Amino acid sequence: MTEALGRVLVVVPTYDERENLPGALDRLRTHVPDADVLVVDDGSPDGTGELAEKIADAEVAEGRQRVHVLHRAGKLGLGTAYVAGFGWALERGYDVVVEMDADGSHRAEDLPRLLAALPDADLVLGSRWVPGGSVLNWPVSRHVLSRGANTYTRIVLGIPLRDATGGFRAYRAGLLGQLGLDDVASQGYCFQVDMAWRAVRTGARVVEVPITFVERELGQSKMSRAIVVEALFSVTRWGIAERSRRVAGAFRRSRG
Ligand SMILES: Nc1nc2c(ncn2[C@@H]2O[C@H](COP(=O)(O)OP(=O)(O)OP(=O)(O)O)[C@@H](O)[C@H]2O)c(=O)[nH]1
Ligand SMILES: [Mg+2]
Repeated sequence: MTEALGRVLVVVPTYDERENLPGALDRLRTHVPDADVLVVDDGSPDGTGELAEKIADAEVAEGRQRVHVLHRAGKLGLGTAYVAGFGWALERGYDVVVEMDADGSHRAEDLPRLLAALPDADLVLGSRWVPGGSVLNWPVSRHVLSRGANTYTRIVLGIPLRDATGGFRAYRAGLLGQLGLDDVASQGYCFQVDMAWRAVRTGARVVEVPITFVERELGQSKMSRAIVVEALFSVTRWGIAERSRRVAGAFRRSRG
């Protein structure tokens, strides 16, 4: 199936995911054997970057390197890790670029369904909040936060997406090239909303496919209050800017 889509690169950002990365890469190899993987590691103190390098070297020795590693000097944030990964993919002519966490939350077995939706879309969002989607092992507080953030985003930005904050998605490379990646400053959830919002504004076809999201079992979450606050402020700012644009447009039309 990935043959028809062209070359697929799965970008996996990592920070201290030593316990999770080998399993995530194994599952990708099983469920999407044709896809390449780029691990973007921010100098993880636990040695995740070196471990990824070892896995890549073993593949080179076997004669088929699927896993590649991009090392960055320190913890520079999820958003810039993805932007660096997207640039790497576009420079090398990949046709499809996937975002996926290393912590086991995004199941490789769901990825073929995301890719299967791409022939009729430019961006496919793995969605927890469409019928058929679900989350395993979250406390009520996380459900409330995610549902609340998505409802707020939908209303303030006026976009029909149920899960704009999720980070398991597949982009056509052609779309990524149109999103103006050079000025993306958002991190965390805000980065995901930013990219979805940019895609909608370029007129891209964005579709949601249900996924089962599994809360991490190993390692530490990098979610923080600062990430939530950044998303809240940015979405509010974008919403106000969009409303002002629409009002100004309506005013111009009424005078013209
Ligand atoms: N390269 C890089 N990766 C990061 C950074 N922050 C988080 N990550 C990775 O991004 C993915 C998502 O991070 P998580 O800590 O799981 O954050 P989350 O999924 O939003 O939050 P949880 O639901 O609590 O797990 C994981 O693979 C992390 O290792 C960063 O600054 N740099
Ligand atoms: Mg996570």
